Amino acid sequence: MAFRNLRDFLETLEKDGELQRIRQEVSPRWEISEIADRSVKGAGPALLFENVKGSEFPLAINLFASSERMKKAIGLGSYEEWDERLEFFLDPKAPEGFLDKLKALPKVTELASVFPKAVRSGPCQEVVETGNAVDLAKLPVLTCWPQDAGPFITMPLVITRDPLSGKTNVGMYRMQIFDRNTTGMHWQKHKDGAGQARGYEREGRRMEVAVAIGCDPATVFSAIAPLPPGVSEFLFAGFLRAEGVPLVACKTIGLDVPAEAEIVLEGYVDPKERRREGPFGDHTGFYSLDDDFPVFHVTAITRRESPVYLTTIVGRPPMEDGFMGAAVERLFLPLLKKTIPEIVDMYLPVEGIFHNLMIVAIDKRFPGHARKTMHAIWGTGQMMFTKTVVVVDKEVDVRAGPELLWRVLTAIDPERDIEFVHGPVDELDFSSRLPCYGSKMGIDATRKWPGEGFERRWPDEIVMSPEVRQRVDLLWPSLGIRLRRVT
Ligand SMILES: Cc1cc2nc3c(=O)[nH]c(=O)nc-3n(C[C@H](O)[C@H](O)[C@H](O)COP(=O)(O)O)c2cc1C
Ligand SMILES: [Mn+2]
Repeated sequence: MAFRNLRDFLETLEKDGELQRIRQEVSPRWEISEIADRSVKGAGPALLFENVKGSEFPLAINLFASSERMKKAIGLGSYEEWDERLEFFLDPKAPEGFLDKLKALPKVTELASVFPKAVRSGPCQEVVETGNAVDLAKLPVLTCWPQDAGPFITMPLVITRDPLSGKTNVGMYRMQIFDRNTTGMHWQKHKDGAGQARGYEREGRRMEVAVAIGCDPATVFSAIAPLPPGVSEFLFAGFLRAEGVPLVACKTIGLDVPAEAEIVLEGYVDPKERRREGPFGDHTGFYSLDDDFPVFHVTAITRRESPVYLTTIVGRPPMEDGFMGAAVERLFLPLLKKTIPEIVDMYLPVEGIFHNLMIVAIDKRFPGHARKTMHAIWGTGQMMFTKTVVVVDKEVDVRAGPELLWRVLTAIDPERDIEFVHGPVDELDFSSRLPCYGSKMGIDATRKWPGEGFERRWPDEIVMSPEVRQRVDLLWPSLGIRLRRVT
């Protein structure tokens, strides 16, 4: 069963012993950040701050900050369940007999029910504030780190509509609070929200924007999913939930928002307006420096009677967003395999902050295959940002850490095996020669073939014979050797 809304999820987490209520008064300026940081790094629970200084609303954080909670959030017991569900749609087989047809039926019915559902009213509009009643200072928005330019809304679902196609996009883009009714809008130039904004700029029109804060967890998650432009995040959320997201029309603008949201901001972005945004302690573990970004004018706030403010902090990894990224990586793997079929497995270590390092294992079939894989990755959606792609043979465990390092380093002749390319890089990369433009590196750590000019012999890896291992297994207890580490 899908979670209906944020409070439904909080209730489940509490029942499962995965939520800690904090009753002491703490400040949204740095203090909550420090508590949440220690908690996520110590594999702690989700946190619900009931007494945030200066606000009457409680604040929830770290809800997605463990792989178990993350799976729960998207309604999965295991990722194998997901693979099976996807397989039905990615590789549909015509049902052969009556029984097969009967078995396929629920899946087809389920698919019909995952589209967003228009509803006439929703709890996100229990209270409607417009004009002078709009005051963002009432929300318990965090100032996360010492050099941050101010408070930032960090987990918003930014909802916009493309001026030409009319398609709705949902993206998570942070928003710096400037004053009671304006914020920054940090959609980076490669993101769908920014793409739609360019459409409005060309037409010289105001862009309506709605921001939902605190929705059911699958819908929150869908805002970070790297879907191709034009593919609906709400539909993706519905598919995850196996139940369409109920949407209600905004009160003052022509957009629809999740009816069960805690808080909704309605307003607009003016095509030419820009304002300094940042610095902001970012998920790179460094501050993103100040820069000019669009401005969001909030013309109405609609909310529940007593809303829960959902947020997160980013910073030096591991952080909550790392767990969300890992889920993205795993959910999209079966889809990725359809377009880059040689990929057997892939891993983005959290220290690589998504765009700095991807390790892929491939089923190598022809000379130059590893390089083909790199270019396919650099040519696919947000993976274009991947600064370092390491390609290994399919037998290699991409998550093996030190063992992987050993295998990669023994397998490469650097001058021969490193591919440098130029192209778009992540806007948060502060080391590239230019903002958003720089170089990327692929390391071909597969075993080289004669067809790739490698004529030398490749030695076997050292492995003791099973017979000897068995004999020693029997002998071992009598030897009395005490090991401090079991391997
Ligand atoms: C906590 C968190 C904060 C994020 N903040 C931003 C941001 O400020 N700007 C941005 O462009 N992307 C940000 N992202 C990444 C986008 O949400 C992600 O790239 C998403 O796929 C964008 O949606 P889109 O493809 O519809 O543009 C953030 C992700 C997370 C998990
Ligand atoms: Mn999108």
